[in-house]
Amino acid sequence: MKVTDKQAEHVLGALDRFEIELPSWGFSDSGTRFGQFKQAAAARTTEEKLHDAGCVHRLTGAAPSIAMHVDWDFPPTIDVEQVKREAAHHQVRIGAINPNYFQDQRYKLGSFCSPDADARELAMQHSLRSIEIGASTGSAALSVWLADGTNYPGQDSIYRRKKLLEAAFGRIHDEMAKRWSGAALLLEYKPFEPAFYHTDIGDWGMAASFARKAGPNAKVLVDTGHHLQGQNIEHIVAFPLDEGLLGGFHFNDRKYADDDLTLGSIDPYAVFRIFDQIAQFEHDRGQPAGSAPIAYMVDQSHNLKPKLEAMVQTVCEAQALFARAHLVDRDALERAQRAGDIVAAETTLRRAFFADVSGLLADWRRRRHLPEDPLTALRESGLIGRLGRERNNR
Ligand code: PSV
Ligand code: MN
Repeated sequence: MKVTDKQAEHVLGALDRFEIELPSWGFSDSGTRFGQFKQAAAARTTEEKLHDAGCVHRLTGAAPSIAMHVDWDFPPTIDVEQVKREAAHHQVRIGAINPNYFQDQRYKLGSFCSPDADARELAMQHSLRSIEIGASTGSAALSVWLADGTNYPGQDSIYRRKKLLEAAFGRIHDEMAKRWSGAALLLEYKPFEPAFYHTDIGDWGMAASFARKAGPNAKVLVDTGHHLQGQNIEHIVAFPLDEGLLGGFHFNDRKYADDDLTLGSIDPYAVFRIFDQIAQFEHDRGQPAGSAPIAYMVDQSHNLKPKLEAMVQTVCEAQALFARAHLVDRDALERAQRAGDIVAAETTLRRAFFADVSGLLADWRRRRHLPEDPLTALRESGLIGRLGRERNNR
C-alpha cells in the first residue's frame, strides 16, 4: 500500500496521542508454577523497576508511565514519598495501582466474595490503602483483578458472591470519589485460573454489570489473554466502547491460555483488529485519531526473554499495529460495506494491516530525537549487560 502525505500526517497525529503503560512486574524475575529462571539484569527493587521503565520510555518515547502492584511495589515499610521522588528522577509517571487480592493465605476462598468475613475485611482495608497510594502518587486508575472463584460445583453460592462483590465495588467507587476524584476504577475479568470451575468476574459482560452498578467512574478492563479460545476480542472491545464502558487494556499475546507472550508475537492481526475498531469508533464520532480515553497497558511477565528487550519490542509492536489501523481507508471501507462488497471491505482492512509503516515510525521517532530503531539501539547500548553486572541477580 502506498501511503499518501495526508495519510502519513493522520497516522503521525494518532501516534502523538498513543501511550502505552508498562507493568512494574514485567521488570522483575517471575516464572511459571514450575520454576523461575533468574536474569542477572532483572530489577530487584521498586526503584530498579522505575529505572527500567524510564529506559524503555527514553528509547521509545511512548511509554511514560508504569503500573504498580501494591504488595510487590509498596510493601508496608516503603516510603511512598520516596517512590514518588524516584519516579520523578527516572522520568516516569506512576500509572495504574493494582491491589493484590490473591496472595495472602486468608484469600484461600476468595477476597470480597469469600465466605470468611475476615478475608472480606482484609480486602477492603487493602483497597483503602491502595486508594490512598493512588491519590498520593497522582495515578489515574485503580486496576482491580480478583482471583475469586470456586473449583467445584456447589462449593459456594454464586448469588451470594455476586451480591458481596457488588457491595464491595460500590464502596470502593464511593471511597475513590471522596479521596481520589477523577480516577477510574478498572475491573478486569478472566474466565478461569486460578479458579477452575467458576470465576466471579468471568467475562466482559459481568465486568460491565459490576461497573455499571458501582458508578460512573467504573469501567471494564480487557486483558487480551483473558478469553476462551476463539473469542472475537475486537467485538468484545467495540461493545463496551460504544456503551461508554471501556476503560483500558492489558496487552499480551497467547497461544493457549493466559500465556503472557509478547504482544503480536502469535497473532498480530488480532491486535490490529482491536485497534481498527477503536479507530473506527473515533472516526464515526468525528474525534481525533487516537483520542479515545482508553488506558493502554502491557501485562506481560517474561520468564525467558530479557525483560527490557521484551518491553521495547512490545511498545514498538503496539505502535506499528496501531499505526496500521489508522491507515485503513475509512471511506472506502464504508462504501464497500454499504454496497455489500465483502471482498473489497476485507481487502481494505488487509491492505492497511500489511502496509509497511517502518518509514512512518522512523519519521515519528526522528521528530522526537529518538532512535529510529529502539530495539537495535538497546541491544547496541550494552545496557542489559551492564545492569546484569551491577545487579548480579542470581
Ligand atoms: C491476572 O492474570 C493478571 O492479568 C492481573 O492483571 C494481575 O494483576 C496480573 O495478571 C499480574 O499477576
Ligand atoms: Mn491483567
